[in-house]
Amino acid sequence: MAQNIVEKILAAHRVSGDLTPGRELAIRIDQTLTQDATGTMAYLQFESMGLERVKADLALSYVDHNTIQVGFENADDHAYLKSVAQRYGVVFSRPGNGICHQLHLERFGKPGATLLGSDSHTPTGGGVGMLAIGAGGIDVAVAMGGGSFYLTAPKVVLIKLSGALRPGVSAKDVILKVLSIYGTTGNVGRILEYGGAGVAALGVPARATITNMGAELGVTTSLFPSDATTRQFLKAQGREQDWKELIADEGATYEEVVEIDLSALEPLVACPHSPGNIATVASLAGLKVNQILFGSCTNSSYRDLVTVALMLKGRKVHPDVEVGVAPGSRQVLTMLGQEGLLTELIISGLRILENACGFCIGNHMSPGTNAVSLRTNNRNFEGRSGTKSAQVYLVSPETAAAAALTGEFTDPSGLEPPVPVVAEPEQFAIDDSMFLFKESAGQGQPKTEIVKGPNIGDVPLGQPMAEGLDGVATIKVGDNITTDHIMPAGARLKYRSNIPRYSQCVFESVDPAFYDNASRNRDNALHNIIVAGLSYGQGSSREHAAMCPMYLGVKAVIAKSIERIHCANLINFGIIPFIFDDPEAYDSIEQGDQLLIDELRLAVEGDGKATVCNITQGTTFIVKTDVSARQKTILLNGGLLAAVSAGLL
Ligand code: MIC
Ligand code: SF4
Repeated sequence: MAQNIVEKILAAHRVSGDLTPGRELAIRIDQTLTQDATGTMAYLQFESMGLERVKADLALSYVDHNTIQVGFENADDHAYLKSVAQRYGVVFSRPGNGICHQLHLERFGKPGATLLGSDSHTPTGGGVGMLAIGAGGIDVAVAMGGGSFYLTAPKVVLIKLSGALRPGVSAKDVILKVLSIYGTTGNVGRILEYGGAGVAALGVPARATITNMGAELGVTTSLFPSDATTRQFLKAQGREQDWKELIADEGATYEEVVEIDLSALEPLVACPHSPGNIATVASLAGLKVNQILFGSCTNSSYRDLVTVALMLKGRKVHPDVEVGVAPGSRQVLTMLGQEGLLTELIISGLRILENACGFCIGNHMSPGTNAVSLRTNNRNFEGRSGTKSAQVYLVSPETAAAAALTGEFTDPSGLEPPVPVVAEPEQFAIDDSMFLFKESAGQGQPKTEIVKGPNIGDVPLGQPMAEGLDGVATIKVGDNITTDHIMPAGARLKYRSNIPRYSQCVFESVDPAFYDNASRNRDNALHNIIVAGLSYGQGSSREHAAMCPMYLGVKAVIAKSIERIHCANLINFGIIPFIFDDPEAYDSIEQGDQLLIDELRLAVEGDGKATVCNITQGTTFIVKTDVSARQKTILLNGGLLAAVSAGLL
């Protein structure tokens, strides 16, 4: 039977289950990826599973998020990650090497392989035709140990591209167009496969920009075919041997086909405060800008930054804007330097930032009060930049460069001379010396001492599920609550390895009393319950958004809908993801209401349906949790780690 690309990769990696959309499917993972902000917990969990060494073909540990190093915490995390990598046979990417997704695409991505990463933008690897999925740290730890990854068999959508982009219009505009069609909610369980004659006109970094920001749609992943362009990219990276052709069979079928004519696209922008809030750049022309930042795993490739450098060459940035650039990797930075373009950027007036996540995660260059910030990254959730009142707009490098020159929103497709078209290089500057390979580090050296600084604590272990739920709606939130709302990053990132300390930050920007209220309830043996609207847990894969609430005694989330990675994380930490049977029941609950489910365990063991009594309001309503037999075991035993430790999985 004719297969699409997703079906081909899933079939080749299937361990159990079937490919019928909606069913649970277990697949084999070839490669894993962690970054430091999620990595410490992933490796602590790997250690507590008692596994002797990594079994995945390739496991990478990148350090890119917490490189700001104010205080000892970040450096201690790096030392722990390095030692644990040596101990278990993981390749370690040293701080300063670059952003995990850009580096992985450059040096390790492989058409047809599976990659599981503890970061939601892992689908960047789809740019070379790999099935790359973001997940919580514990799921990645299991995959590192050779365990399967469980996912819902996807519905595959074909995004059929035709034509070619006009100068000044680029890959970011393509994914912003897709976001304008699908939005950021309601896409759980889908995979986007790109195809059509227009694919040939897009280089690999452009494809990776598009698959990277598929994360903002909430899809499981996105991917491109592997073709002659992919081969040329891998050849230029000295890895032609990793190439294989991967295209959909003639007659392959899809859940849905969406056609996009690249020639008809115009520059787009995601307006505050959602990547799904799309407008044309032309509609905002003339709006004054205060800050412009180039970089992040979405738009920091050689092609992107050379385009920017050529647009700015010989000119100065507008005196009213502050402009910064964070290249994606040491390779990109080296090549900009070798070609004299770094000098051009400096002469133009750019601040040169470290080749790391930095500003993208609010770890650097927070804008001023009410400032308008134009960025080439992928998320503009309120407050993520570090400044709650800032207005962050997401744009292409071309749009950002045009604004850097004029100080205001400017459509780059109308510029004279036109924006230059930058070809992919024949040969990238290859230097892997900032990777500590397992050969050099010693594959699974049991004697390697694991270094743990004082900020690195234990992984909390959940308790088996109680017979009944007897608790309080400790917080009631609206639609589109992101994991940045639940567990802030930025200046708080340094507490990622210290759960008691980080737990004090849960929901701090939404309800500063949450920590005190939840702790008091927990200490009085009352269960904490989170009540939420649509698309709860959008955004990051950080399992801390489940682990810290678990630590505070949260036992259930009752929402109108929950996003994929966060839902899996809740289950992994023994928090029941309940969905309202009738979404209108949401309106009948007030924060602080006492909620009761008598036979909770029985409900979870059975069909997942339960009646909630709202004692305070004197009402009842139905909730349901749609979980597999494996997930039931996890929930009933207080989480994945507890279930694994008890020998149940
Ligand atoms: C993000 O972009 O939000 C992050 C920071 O990379 C997260 C991971 C994390 O919170 O550590 C992600 O995308 O998963
Ligand atoms: Fe880093 Fe930003 Fe990419 Fe997350 S989205 S991995 S913070 S660059």
